Amino acid sequence: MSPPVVTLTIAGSDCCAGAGIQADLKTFSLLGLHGLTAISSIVVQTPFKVHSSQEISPEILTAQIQVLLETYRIAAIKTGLLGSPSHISAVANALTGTDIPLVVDPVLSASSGTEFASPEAVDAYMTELLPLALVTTPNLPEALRLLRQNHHLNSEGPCPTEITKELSNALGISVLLTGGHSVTGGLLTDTLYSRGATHEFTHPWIDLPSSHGTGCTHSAAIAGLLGLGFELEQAISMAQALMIHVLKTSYRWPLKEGPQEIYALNQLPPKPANFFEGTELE
Ligand code: PXL
Repeated sequence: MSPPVVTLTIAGSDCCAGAGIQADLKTFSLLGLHGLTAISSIVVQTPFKVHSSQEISPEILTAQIQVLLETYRIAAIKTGLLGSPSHISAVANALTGTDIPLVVDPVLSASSGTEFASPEAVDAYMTELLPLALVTTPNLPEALRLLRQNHHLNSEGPCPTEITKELSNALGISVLLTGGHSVTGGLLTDTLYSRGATHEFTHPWIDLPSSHGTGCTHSAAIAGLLGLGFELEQAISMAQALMIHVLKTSYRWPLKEGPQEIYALNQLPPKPANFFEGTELE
């Protein structure tokens, strides 16, 4: 067996393991990749609510990235939650000069509503980290915050093509605007602006009570597929197929107490390997 391709996620830890570093690692595993991690912060949360969080120092964040870059041949990198300008600068500094494909998921808030990023963090994204990326994957509120404007709101709502093009031109990188916030006729469209052209990726909207972890899983899948050598558009199409699988087969438990249910994306391998075949344990 040839050793797996190596990918790196730079992101926060989500203790309920649907989003963040945990989602990224599970997604890398689904794609048969060896995932490395540089942790930016520890988030105490459930899919319903962020309770608290603590940032790792920028020095330790940088040290994790540097030691991994010095040691491994990394095929692709993604970033997730980087809540402060000093984190964003630390990551930008550590990655400057590497030519590894970089996917930046500009995590500005949690799906449960908690804001993660200040206006200064938005500035640091725009001026320092995003220009280094191959592609960024904002949702609509994130793209509007990055552009610091909402004049794209016309009678039919925000215009994805204009927003994507404007952000792409401002940064000089490809932009994939994810469509979870604009669904029409049961269809969701992700809009890519890359090298002067718009591409749309449409699939049926799969309605779930919680979208916790979808952004992380999606951007990790794109990074992983770039690491495997696919071109950007192909990687995006394939990541969409992976998303449909994890959404359609998501599972739920009754909450430990109370009538609510708790949902999780299915980031498990399609079939668990039977390690015990032929052993006494079977
Ligand atoms: O889904 C955004 C996100 C990213 N990273 C971490 C998170 C969340 C949302 O909850 O906790 C660590």
